[in-house]
Amino acid sequence: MVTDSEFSDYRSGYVALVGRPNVGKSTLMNALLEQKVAAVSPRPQTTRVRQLGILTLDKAQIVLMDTPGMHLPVHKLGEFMNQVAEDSLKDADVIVWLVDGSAPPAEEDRRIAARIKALKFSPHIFLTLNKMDLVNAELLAERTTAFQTLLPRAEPIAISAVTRQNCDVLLDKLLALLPEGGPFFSEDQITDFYERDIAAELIREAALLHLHDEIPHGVAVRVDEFSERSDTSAFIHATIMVDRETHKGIVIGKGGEMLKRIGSTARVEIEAMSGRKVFLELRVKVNPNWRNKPDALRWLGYSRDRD
Ligand SMILES: Nc1nc2c(ncn2[C@@H]2O[C@H](COP(=O)(O)OP(=O)(O)O)[C@@H](O)[C@H]2O)c(=O)[nH]1
Ligand SMILES: [Mg+2]
Repeated sequence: MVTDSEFSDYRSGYVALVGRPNVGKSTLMNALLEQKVAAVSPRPQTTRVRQLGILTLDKAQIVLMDTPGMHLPVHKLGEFMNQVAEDSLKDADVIVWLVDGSAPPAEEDRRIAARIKALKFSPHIFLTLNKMDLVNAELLAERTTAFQTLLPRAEPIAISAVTRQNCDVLLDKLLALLPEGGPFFSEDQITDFYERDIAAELIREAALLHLHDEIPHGVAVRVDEFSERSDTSAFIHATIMVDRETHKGIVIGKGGEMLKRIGSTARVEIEAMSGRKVFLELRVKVNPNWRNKPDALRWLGYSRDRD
């Protein structure tokens, strides 16, 4: 039974990871969890829905909210993604505003700073300059000043989500700011995504990795069947959706070569995530302009009532 005294010196809370696309939000979440739960790719707008990463320590539970990058939307999907990020800001006990410290502030950074400023509540905000591994100290100091002018009350910290430099320092600071209270989730839960959701994200991540420029944003993945064959193996049947007939041919490739490559990269990642042998079957389906179709968005789980 849970008693008050059991959690008397326990801290727990929600931390929103927000920022423009591609600054490293999902990489940071995976780094803090020391486990890969979120899709990461060199392409912007990889993350489409909010995903929780739950880190349970001895005397604290920190619930990270990985969000889609805020950007200028051109589709209903984009509008949904921005809304998801906004909602997360409102739920946060602490905000980690992530920026790319290896580049000067962009228009999207300015807009996000303005959104954070406009919040009715004002939680602690970290101006987190990521990718410090790519710049020298002098340039980093310059960048810090440039970003600070956008949101002066944010506390600056430089990190690298890839090399994990300073990630522990950030984590300690986050822990110190969490409100007192018991855990929200059981200690063995690390994300609110089911294995099949993560599998779909890993397949999409593999597709983004192998496909060339214009196609990735029009790609979505749905797992149609995820059946456990035994404790040590699973069968996955998934559909890759594209929004143009010509893209279908590209995703399949000559003699099915591209689809095979996507499948084998995804399979390795899913096996590492789930700890079992995976049989993966992929098919490709065309649904023109799906990013503007509410039905298709719901079918894919891009809907605010998905919880
Ligand atoms: N050099 C470097 N690259 C990073 C760092 N963090 C993330 N990246 C890369 O930036 C790209 C975007 O990362 P991702 O986590 O998907 O960004 P998100 O869109 O903000 O979630 C990926 O190619 C990452 O490997 C970092 O600290 N240093
Ligand atoms: Mg992401």
